[in-house]
Amino acid sequence: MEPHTFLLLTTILSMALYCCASVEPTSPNLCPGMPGLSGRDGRDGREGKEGPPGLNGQKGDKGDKVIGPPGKAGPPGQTGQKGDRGSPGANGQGGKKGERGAVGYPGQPADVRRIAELEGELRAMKVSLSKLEKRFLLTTWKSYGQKSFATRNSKGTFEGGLRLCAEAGGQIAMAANEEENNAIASILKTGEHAFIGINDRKTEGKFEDVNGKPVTFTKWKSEEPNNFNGNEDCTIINSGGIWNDINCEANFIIICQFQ
Ligand code: FUC
Ligand code: CA
Repeated sequence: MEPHTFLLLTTILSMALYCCASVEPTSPNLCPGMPGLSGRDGRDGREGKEGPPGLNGQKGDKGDKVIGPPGKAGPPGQTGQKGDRGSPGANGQGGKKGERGAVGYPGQPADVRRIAELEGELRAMKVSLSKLEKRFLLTTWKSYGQKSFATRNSKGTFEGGLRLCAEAGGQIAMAANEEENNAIASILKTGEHAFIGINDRKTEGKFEDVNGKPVTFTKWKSEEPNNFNGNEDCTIINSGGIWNDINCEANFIIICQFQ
């Protein structure tokens, strides 16, 4: 460096030092200040991108042998040979037709066919026995001609009566003539009422029995049937044998008939 250049630089430097060391620097823009306090921490950065997939796991142990669910049923087999003739029904008069013989299966030994036949008979016997058991619960009986009327003296709705009588192998009582009407009425104590199977549930004003036959015999009280409140499609009988149409949901004594 030239001696005069060196002199120039030292002069500029000493001027700068002088000016910045003063209490009020003459040229503040040229003078560096004291270092400030550290700034506050910045906000958290955004979540990074999802990393690449990990390495494949190791091969698992061999699974246990498990029996799966049954497959779909196959197509139905061929119709079996005609079964043996059913045994005849009990007793001539009033007896029912004999039951059909069990259906045979070609190629099946006779004892297998016999078991199928006996199973059919057992099923039919269970149905009969259940009806007899229900009939046994009916304690009061009155007969007229071929018809018998019976009750357990309990009340129910009309539908309940239909069910109870059917379960016992009969029908809800229906009077087809004066004598049957008297027989039904004679079961009741004074002031009691029972449903009979006469109703106009299908067509208002057209009374029929539960088998759908229009009634030919009636014993309506005067001014009945009046379909009171527009809601009386069933019929009750009192102990004097007189009828009134009534709401089918009301509860009255249930009397059944057997013939
Ligand atoms: C008469 C009967 C009705 C009902 C009512 C309370 O009107 O016809 O069925 O029993 O009384
Ligand atoms: Ca009425």
